[in-house]
Amino acid sequence: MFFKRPVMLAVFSVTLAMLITVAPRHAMAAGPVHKMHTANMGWWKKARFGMFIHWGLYSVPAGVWHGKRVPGYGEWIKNDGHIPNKQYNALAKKFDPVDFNANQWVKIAREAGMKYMVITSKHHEGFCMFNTKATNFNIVKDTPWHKDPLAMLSAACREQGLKFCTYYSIMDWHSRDQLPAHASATHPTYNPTHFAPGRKAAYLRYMERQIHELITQYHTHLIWFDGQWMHGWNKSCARELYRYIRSIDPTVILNSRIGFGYGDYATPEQHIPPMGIPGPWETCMTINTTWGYVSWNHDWKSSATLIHHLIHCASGGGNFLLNVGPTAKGIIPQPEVKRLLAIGKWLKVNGQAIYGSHRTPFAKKLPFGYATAKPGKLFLEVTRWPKSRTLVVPMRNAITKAYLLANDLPLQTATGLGGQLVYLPAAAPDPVASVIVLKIAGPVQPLKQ
Ligand code: FHN
Repeated sequence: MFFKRPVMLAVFSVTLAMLITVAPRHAMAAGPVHKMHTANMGWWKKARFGMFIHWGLYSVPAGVWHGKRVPGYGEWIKNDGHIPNKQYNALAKKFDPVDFNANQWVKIAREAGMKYMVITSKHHEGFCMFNTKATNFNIVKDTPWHKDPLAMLSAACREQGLKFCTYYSIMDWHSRDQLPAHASATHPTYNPTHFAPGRKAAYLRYMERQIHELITQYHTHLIWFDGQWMHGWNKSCARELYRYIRSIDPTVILNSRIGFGYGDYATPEQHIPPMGIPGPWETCMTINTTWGYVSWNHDWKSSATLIHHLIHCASGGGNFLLNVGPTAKGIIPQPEVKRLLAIGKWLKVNGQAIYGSHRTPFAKKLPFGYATAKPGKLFLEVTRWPKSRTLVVPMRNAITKAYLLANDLPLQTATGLGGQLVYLPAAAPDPVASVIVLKIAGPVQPLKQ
């Protein structure tokens, strides 16, 4: 199956172990197979919030080719703008990110309250953002800058306490081992590629060399695969790659897009499953409507929307991987920084309700917002402060203590018809989302909603 425009569907199998996600123009992203699970998921499950970074040659044209806007995702410009290899490769000579500052990027992520960072080591374009020995088509050898941003980010993450992780595209529009969907000297279409005759094994070796580098030299804690919808990527490729990675480091976390049921967690894209999904999962999302930088895309989501998305993910037991698309000079655009800092400000007050929390115990969405849980505590993230100044919490448990997380203000409670009642002050401490903490004995016993 092959989609022209971004579409997302989630389908559950009978066993609930398999999540199938249909993402932009590719076949499927299969869910995790837990029996093969050896990854160190502890930190990841607690983290809840990470930074996705799409940075590559595509940040040079920034959505414009020969003076015309190319609609769609910035990182797809080679395919969507039908740019021949030679012209695209020449972008490397113009890629000079003199303003890049690894410590600054990590500081922004840290101040946003993010606990990990996933950066494109190689997107579909095939350009490598690290000092790989497997190809010269990389940022150190092929640009006037000659520096290794992944090495600097890995070190900065270690220093500032974030987990450094890398994205890796299986589909490669530059590799000679893969052929474009429609070859043309002047108007090629790359997606989806297929293996050049007899070149599958060579490409697998190429990937293994690079992944070995990412694990042993860059200490990636997680590999975020993508592009597995290229023709010819099959179960035996996925199994071979999976086993190879586990043989080097069994603790590295892998997303499900290695394909065919391998991997540790599911990856809904640009949407949040309303009540979460079984097993570990992470929604990735753009702040505007492109992953890679596009100079003319100003379709920004508000800080309030992004905070609600983060809470929504946590309430469904999932992580939120929020994307930034830095410029070719190495700057994270100001509108993105502004929104990230607003989320960080909210998390400083309310982080207790998000980090290390568990999914909502309730089967349906609550009318006033969301819920997350920890042993002995239920957190209510109120996004719609009720005019009645009363929350009805559909559970049997008696509340031993209730208070506002922002200011410790104690709240009165009572047992009512639909469950436990919590009486609120007239004004919400935070118009975006205010957290109420309920202390309870034992696990939540939900009532029928
Ligand atoms: O095609 C890519 C896209 O450019 C971007 O990298 C996203 C991020 O999840 N993944 C792919 C589409 O599923």
